[in-house]
Amino acid sequence: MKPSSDHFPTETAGLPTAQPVESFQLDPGGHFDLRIAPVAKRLGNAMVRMLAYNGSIPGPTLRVRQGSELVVNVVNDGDLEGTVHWHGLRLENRYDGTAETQRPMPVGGRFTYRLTFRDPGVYWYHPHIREDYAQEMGLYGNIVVVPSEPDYWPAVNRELTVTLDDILVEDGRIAPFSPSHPTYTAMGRFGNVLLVNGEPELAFVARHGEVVRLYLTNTANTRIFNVGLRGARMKLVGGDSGHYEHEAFVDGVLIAPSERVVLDVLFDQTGQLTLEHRTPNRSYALATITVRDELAQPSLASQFGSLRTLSDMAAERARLSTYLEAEPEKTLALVAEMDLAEPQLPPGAPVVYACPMHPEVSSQQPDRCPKCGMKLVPAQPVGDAVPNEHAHSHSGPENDEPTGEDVRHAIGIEWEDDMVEMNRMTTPANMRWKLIDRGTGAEGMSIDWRFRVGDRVKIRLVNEMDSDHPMPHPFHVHGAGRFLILCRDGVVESNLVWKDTVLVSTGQTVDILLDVTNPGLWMAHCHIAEHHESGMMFSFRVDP
Ligand SMILES: [Cu+2]
Repeated sequence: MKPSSDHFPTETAGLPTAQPVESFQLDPGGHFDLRIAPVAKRLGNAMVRMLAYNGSIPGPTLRVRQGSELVVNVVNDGDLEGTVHWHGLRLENRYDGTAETQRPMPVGGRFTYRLTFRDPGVYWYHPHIREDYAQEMGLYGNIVVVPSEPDYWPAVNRELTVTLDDILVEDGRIAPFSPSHPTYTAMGRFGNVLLVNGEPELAFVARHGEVVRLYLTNTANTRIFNVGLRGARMKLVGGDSGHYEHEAFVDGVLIAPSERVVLDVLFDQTGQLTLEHRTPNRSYALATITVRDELAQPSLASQFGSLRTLSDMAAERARLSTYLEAEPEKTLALVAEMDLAEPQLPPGAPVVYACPMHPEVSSQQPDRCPKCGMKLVPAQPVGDAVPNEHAHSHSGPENDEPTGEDVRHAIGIEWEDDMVEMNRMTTPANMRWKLIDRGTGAEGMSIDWRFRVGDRVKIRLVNEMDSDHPMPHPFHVHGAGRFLILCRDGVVESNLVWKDTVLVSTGQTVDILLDVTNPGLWMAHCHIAEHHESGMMFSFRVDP
């Protein structure tokens, strides 16, 4: 059911207020009820209408045992037809929660999912139809799968799930969405308010010497988080699906949309600390942590100091050499096409080229923007007021085209949307994100890959610079299996972990090894919601 008006509902009167997130310990073979419905939620000074699972944002945290099953009965009382995708779970195809594997639940409809939890770690659930709207509105929640092996993870005093998100609030309202198509298609919708566990400000208390496990999940449409914490020690222990090959002390972790990171934190100093999101230009406070002068029991500080290598992942590394040497079986290009308005110029007039996303960047040559890598387009005749203080000049013909290496160094992550108005105008009609099979030339839904259960497939992901808008893409594969990152730009991955999403940086080539385990029709797509919704996806089949 599509809403008939030109906007989704925003009225908060009469809606229940969003409730605190609850955590549920679920027995094997149990049942759980999940209801999608609107809530009124306070974001700073604003009271806004959002969508929630069981009345809270994030939705309930489900704690289940590895190897167990759970039946989830979902009722959709939201704004549009929907599905629930169980992100990272290797389960039966018909419960994957896409419009390809089930009939979407209409508003007022329901669907029963049977979930299986093969792998320990942290997973999450979210919509798979108009994700750019429904997930942004608050539909996401975590699943923690408790390992069967008692020493799968290091010992901790406590565990916390933390979702990292952002939302765009303008004049006390959530910036409008179009019910008929996604907007902000170029860069994805960045928010201007960060939400940690659904809240603009989060605070928690820890004890001196306490070791706390943080299960971090990036639920943002497009923002990449770089998480750090001064005044405590952080140990990276896990990723998307389970533990790393080598536990490692870290200063910060990068988390792209839909990725998970498992961090153990030792609070070895008392006082007030800030969990931060750090960009090259500024830091954002994610949470305030007060470490009390009260000793944690049992004391795990000395155990925290040791770093383990995990034998199951070391065994995976031992099997990798043939795949590292082999040519990829499949090569997938990540490409953007943009319809760019080119102004009429007087005949013979010299032109200035400017970046459509960063108009302050201009050049006499059709170069690439050093900020985002986009091709500069003819802007206006020289002599008109083109702000050119950032213009880069070129002297010799050897400089006409920047080399891939130059561009790779010049452009990186888009930490912010510094062109909100331009980005807002982009839709699937004027901006097309594509996945192209470089072996056959097939694009998107015409890609016809077929694998068998038991296959190990080397796939090369190429984030092509020769694209109208090169930028990093978090590439996600549904539950056909899980994958290892073999290498990035030819550099062998030094620490293995099972993944379902990998960030492919601008201009980068990433080789992955997909371990195919589950039959069915499975999707793979960019997890920037607006990219996925405007064509950056395809499906592949796995035969039993
Ligand atoms: Cu993308």
